[in-house]
Amino acid sequence: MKRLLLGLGLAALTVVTAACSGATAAPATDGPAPTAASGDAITIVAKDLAFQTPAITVAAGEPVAIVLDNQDGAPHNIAIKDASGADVFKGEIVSNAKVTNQVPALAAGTYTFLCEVHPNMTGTITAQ
Ligand SMILES: [Cu+2]
Repeated sequence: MKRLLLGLGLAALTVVTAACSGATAAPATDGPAPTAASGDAITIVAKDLAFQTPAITVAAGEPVAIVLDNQDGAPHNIAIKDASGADVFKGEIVSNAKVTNQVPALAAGTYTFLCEVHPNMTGTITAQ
């Protein structure tokens, strides 16, 4: 388990480092987050049992399409919980496939997304 967590940490660090193009690695929450213009889909890649995009920002009050690009043979999905831990959305579980999640409008705030099969795979959604 410790080894798995270390692997996930390294994967996350790789993403952050790539995103900052050589800048000192910062906590994932401080990195630039993909932002969806109205109507555009956001893609989250799942690879090596980790979400390669740890934080996204969406427009509050508008439905948004979130594409899960699962590049693992392992099954993943995207489930969204609000700050209280209540379920907001549960996406289809897929393996080695892309699925488009039509996520209903989110009120402004911070949400967590996770894989229901691997609850240690998590990320943050900011609706603003
Ligand atoms: Cu998973």
